Amino acid sequence: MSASDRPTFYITTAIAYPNGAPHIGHAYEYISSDALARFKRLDGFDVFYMTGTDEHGQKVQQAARAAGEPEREYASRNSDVFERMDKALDISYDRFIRTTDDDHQVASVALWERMAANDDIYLDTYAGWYSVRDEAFYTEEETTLLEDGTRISTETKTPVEWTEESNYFFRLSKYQDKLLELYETHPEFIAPATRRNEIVSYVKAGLKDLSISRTTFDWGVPVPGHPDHVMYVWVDALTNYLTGAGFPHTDSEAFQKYWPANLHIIGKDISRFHTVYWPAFLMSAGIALPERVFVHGFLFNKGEKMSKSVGNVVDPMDLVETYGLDSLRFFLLREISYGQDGSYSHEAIVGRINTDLANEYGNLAQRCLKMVGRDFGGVVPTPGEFTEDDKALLERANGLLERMRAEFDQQQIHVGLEQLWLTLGETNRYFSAQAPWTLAKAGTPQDTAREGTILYVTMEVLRIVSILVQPVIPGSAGKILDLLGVTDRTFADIATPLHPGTPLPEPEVVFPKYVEPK
Ligand code: ME8
Repeated sequence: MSASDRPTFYITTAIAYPNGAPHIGHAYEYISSDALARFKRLDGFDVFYMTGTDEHGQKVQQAARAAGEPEREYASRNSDVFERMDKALDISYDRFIRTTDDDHQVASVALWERMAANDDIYLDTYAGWYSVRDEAFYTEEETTLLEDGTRISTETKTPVEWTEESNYFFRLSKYQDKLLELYETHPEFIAPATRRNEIVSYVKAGLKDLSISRTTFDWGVPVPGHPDHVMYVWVDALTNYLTGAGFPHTDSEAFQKYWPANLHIIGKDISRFHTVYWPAFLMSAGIALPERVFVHGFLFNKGEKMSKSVGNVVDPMDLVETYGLDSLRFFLLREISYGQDGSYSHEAIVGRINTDLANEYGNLAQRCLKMVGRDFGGVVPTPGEFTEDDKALLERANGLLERMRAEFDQQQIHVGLEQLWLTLGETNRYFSAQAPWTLAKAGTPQDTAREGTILYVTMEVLRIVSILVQPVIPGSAGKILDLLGVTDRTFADIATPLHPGTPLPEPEVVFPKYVEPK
């Protein structure tokens, strides 16, 4: 298939505020979306996967001031840290966007102008509560006055301040019915379903028009024709998804190919922005809506919320250093049900490394390949006739692609991985029951032939599982495929079995057990 015939898939992450270093919650979002992007690429899609940073707004401005640096330099320096972390985490992004990029200014202005042309923007006075930490407006009812006199957002517990200024407003209220119709006719637009239900109730309760410009600070995209206003940071931030697809050049190849986006991956604190404001902006501007917003949960350290004051904020790079990149990637995607909150702890990570990776996967490969080296001269053995047990196992392995596809299309990454490990479990039981080492000892030609068949079947399962697990642990799955002599590694290649006689490298341990340092 030539590149132009391939189906396209445009997937994005949220763009992080570079007001500090990335934390494990950010790493989780990138690793999970990376697995989804890699899966689609291996499955033959022309994927465009974008991540980046959200450099404007009061939150970043305040952080820059506190650091005594100009906003642009401060944001850029911290964005570099995010980009470096992405590289270290093997995040296969096609673009790392920064909202200070030139093409993004152009796209933001164009979106604004389209909404204005549709008569959805007007000037009025805003008086209400604003949380800089959330970069969000709250009504009085959404806030709580604490005993010490500070007022906070009831939901997010962040401090709010009274804001009164002349702002441009977006006619969000006009879109209430259209949004409800969207959720009704496209139930897949918001996932998981619990998130969808929350949003439906929120919109049903009534939408107020949204303030979309600020005059009291200037770190943002200037409003076209009114440079005394900068756009509300969320207007410019959400537009990044369009910028990535080449907007406002709607005739461009990129836009034609990749818009509308197939999947926005975001965390649960920003679902309202993505499933209420964002589709309303796009409806107003006459632009097609993204297909789906998948909301992942929050990550907690041993069940506790990470916070600088509690002192339990973990640098993702420290976890990579301690456990290894693929162990961390595997742990996060296998242990946590994608879409729900999850917790991590040293014990849980070590459990996954030693049981799932070292025992069930690595050790099986190691035992099997050692016997191939010793008894078959280090080449893929020629299988004899398959028994019922062999056939059942091979059939199961050959059915995995379809299962995985179904799960990954619903972003059920953990369920897909569970399927692979159930098959590995079955293969370990098969290997023990067939006991090829006893045949090696007996050593008659029939015994050796049967031993070769068992090893071949085991290698076939390892080949298929390793091809399918590449999106999650690309480096180590690649090493196992090297050891199996497999060079064709796309999902389409699953249908082509191992070729007997293929020479194999010397086996080596790919997943060592985690040993506590003395
Ligand atoms: O919200 N666990 O940026 P951000 C899991 N700039 N995910 C978490 C998390 C945690 N503990 N904490 C945060 C913003 N996240 C905006 C986005 S998009 C147009 C603009 C997730 O740096 C969070 O839910 O605060 C979001 O998806 C992402 O990290 C960036 O958060």
